[in-house]
Amino acid sequence: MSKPVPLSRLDAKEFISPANSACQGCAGSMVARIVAKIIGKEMVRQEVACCGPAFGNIQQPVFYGEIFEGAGAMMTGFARAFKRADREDIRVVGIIGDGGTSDIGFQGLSAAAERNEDMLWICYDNEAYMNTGGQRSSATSKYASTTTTPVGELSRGKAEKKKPLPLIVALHDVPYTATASVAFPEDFIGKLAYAKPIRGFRFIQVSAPCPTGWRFDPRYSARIAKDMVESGLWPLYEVYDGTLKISYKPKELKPVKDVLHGQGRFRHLTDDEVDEVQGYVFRQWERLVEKDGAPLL
Ligand SMILES: Cc1ncc(C[n+]2csc(CCOP(=O)(O)OP(=O)(O)O)c2C)c(N)n1
Ligand code: SF4
Repeated sequence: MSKPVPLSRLDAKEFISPANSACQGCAGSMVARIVAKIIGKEMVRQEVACCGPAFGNIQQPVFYGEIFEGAGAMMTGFARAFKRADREDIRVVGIIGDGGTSDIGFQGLSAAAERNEDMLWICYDNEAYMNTGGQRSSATSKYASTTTTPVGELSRGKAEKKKPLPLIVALHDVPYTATASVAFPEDFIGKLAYAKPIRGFRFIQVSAPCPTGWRFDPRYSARIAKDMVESGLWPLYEVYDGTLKISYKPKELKPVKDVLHGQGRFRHLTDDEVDEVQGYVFRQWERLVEKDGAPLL
């Protein structure tokens, strides 16, 4: 089980320079910075076509996969090649959007997980295909207005619920799966530090609000990420040795209404729709609490 790491314990070394070409307030770029810092010098980073390549000038080897669906296969190749070259000190790490993870890259992810390949797959989850203009993905939450689920006479936004990807990955019986948030860096860093030495397939899905696609003022990225955790919209948990453990239990779940209405993509929601989301969040949270400390299967 991971333990939060106090920020005061970190040194000043960074592997991504502060200037980058991501939008202001991009939480995805915070994810890349934290991952690079914690995994450190012996990290080889895999990217695919997504906002990731905009996340900074990197001082670690980076491979930009031309094939969007190919991250799982490419990382498999790298991990096996490093093993054969006796360089198992190198960590193969993917920093990949939710489209490249949950949809287009899913087959390769599932196959690599099933084979328990030696890689750390970080999904920064901005809940849409942001690099190409904000189309819905299977990670987009219900009712979100996106460019392919616009709100209008015939649509209330995305009609389907968010795919529960971390649980799906955990059910592959891999050594480690977790959720994290940029608003809880100590927890996120603790999970990275725990996952780093493990051999085999590790997966962390990080909530990464996107001011551009979610339509909010960039200064509120961390606040929105925090409120998503506090409301139960983004629960923090991990699955290790087949056991599920909630990482943070808010004393009381914050109502989802304010969290949703703080984002342009949900501003159209009626009271009934907010109530529906609230009910769903409560039910999901209760299920998670029931499973807390117990085997997933
Ligand atoms: C097979 C394939 N389909 C579609 C594209 C076009 N494409 C490039 S980037 C992108 C969006 C990526 O979305 P995501 O993985 O969620 O990352 P984000 O852009 O949000 O960072 C898409 C659809 C592509 N390059 N390859
Ligand atoms: S579109 Fe969103 S995810 Fe992409 S760089 Fe801008 S803020 Fe970050």
